[in-house]
Amino acid sequence: MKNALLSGLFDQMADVMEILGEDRFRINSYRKVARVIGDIPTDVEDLLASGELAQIPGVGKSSLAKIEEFIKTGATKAHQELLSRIPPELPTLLAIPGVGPKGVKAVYEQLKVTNIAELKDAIENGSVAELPGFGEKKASAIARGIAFLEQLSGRIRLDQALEAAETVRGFLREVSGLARIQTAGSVRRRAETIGDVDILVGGKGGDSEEAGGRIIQAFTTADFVRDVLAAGPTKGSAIIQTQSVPVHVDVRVVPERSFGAAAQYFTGSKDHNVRLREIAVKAKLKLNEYGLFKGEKMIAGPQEEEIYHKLGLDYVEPVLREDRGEIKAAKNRALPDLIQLGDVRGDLHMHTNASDGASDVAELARAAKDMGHEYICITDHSKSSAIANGLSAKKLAQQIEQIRAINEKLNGITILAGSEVDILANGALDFDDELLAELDFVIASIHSGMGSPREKVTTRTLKAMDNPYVSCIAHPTGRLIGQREAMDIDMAAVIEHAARTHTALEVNANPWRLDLKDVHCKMAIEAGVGLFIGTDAHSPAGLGLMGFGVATAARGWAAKADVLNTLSAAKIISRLRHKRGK
Ligand code: DGT
Ligand code: CA
Ligand code: CA
Ligand code: ZN
Repeated sequence: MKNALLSGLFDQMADVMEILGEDRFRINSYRKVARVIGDIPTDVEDLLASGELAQIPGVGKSSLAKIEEFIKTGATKAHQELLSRIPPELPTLLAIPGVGPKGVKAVYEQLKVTNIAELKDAIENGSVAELPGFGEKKASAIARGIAFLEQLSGRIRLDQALEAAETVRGFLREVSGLARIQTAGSVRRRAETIGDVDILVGGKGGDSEEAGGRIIQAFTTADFVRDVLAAGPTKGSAIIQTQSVPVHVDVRVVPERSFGAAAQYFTGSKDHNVRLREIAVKAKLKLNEYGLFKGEKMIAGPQEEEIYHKLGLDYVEPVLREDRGEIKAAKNRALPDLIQLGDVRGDLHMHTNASDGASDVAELARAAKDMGHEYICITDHSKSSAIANGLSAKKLAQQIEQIRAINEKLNGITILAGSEVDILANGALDFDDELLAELDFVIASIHSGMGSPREKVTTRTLKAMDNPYVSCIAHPTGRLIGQREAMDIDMAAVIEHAARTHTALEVNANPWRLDLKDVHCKMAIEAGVGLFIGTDAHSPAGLGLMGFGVATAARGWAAKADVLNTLSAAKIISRLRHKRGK
């Protein structure tokens, strides 16, 4: 479907024309076409073929010709002609928070700035501040916008976004006095990285423009706000400061009667929404952020569930809204009964101060018990993980004894003995089988040579799974979000071999990792591979990360039965015995 491409094309033409100072009327008409096409659920190519595109309000003759040209040739002369009239990197300036086409026009015309590097220079030598309508304040806001852009390369981790969302939600709860505050967008879907945080506010007494303006005003002037990007009667955008990074947050005040429709619309994903709108159109209904309409009559709006139900669908949980088959499943009453945090009965991946953790066995056990866990497994690193202060065979043997003793003494939680054993370069394990046989649960993982070729890292992992004592492969790709690429590992082969050898795969809950990631969880489940969700905690606080792993597994369509640490400790042990051939 070329809709998104075409929408972007018209938007860019409008941007360039605005930078060049062309006719306002034509600019607006291009913007309108971009919006209309971006919102059509049906393939533009089909609409063009059937002649329906010409009927759509806002798409005039000349736009129609450009669309046709683009579909036929993959390019549009008018667009290329416009681009040829400006320096090639100039449009990248539009990505800076707070810089629009007018700003670009000013720095380009008056300062001959053509890219971000030159803009930085112009800010430093003071010439941006001297531009009419700019000033020191605006110049330094742009500098911070550039720093922000560079630092984040656009996206942040889910934990960072959730921290920002919590700050803003708490604030809005206080100042708005309104009942409904809903995080939307990719944060609500629990995506692994987040572009910006979207929050909706609404409820009784919040529908007037006055109330909206007051709430947005309060938000954009709050202590935690670093920069205001926009502030209107119903929407505010700001960069807020969290402990680790600046975060872009959009707040929208939405009408009470439309709250459910707005939650649906702004939760996205865009692709999911396009599919949903397709269904509405087929049923001769209209769906937008204000409600679901039959002619003029609103048939759903206040409650999100109603939107799905009135479209003949089961309610789709936000974590599934990625256009990965969820709409079809919702129609067929075949959505999975997703795993929830409360289903998890224990945590089988954590480190003590015997390797690189911060607490001892008893401290972790007590914290886990307070969280409601029935069991934990201690899995310190093995001897080859020198940087992680891995345990020698002798130390591990001692730790096993120590764990058995503490387990005897402590009531209300079972402590299992385990290890996170390195998979060596040749695929062998860092401890011999005799020692591994003493453990209840063995995690194997790669911590070195992650840049090796695909064949090598894949074979290493497959070979580790052949060991009867290896219960689970931890963080199978080794990625660290925003910091280290995933290994080039053949995940289909890993999953197939895991199924064959009855080896489980870990969903590492640490928000830096989320490894397996959602789509790999789905592949593993479809292949019948069991999943363990482990926090990889290095302190009692780390045990609290379980929810990130649960959300990731749920994004991979995991039901309770797909996740092994929803079972009792006894059931898990008896399953592991099966692989050990006992
Ligand atoms: P992000 O911020 O990049 O992590 O991802 P989202 O999904 O939060 O995207 P965002 O913040 O641009 O927009 C929030 C939601 O609003 C998005 O998931 C779906 C909806 N939305 C935004 N723009 C459009 C649009 O042009 N058409 C449709 N159908 N939905 C849109
Ligand atoms: Ca967003
Ligand atoms: Ca947004
Ligand atoms: Zn670990």
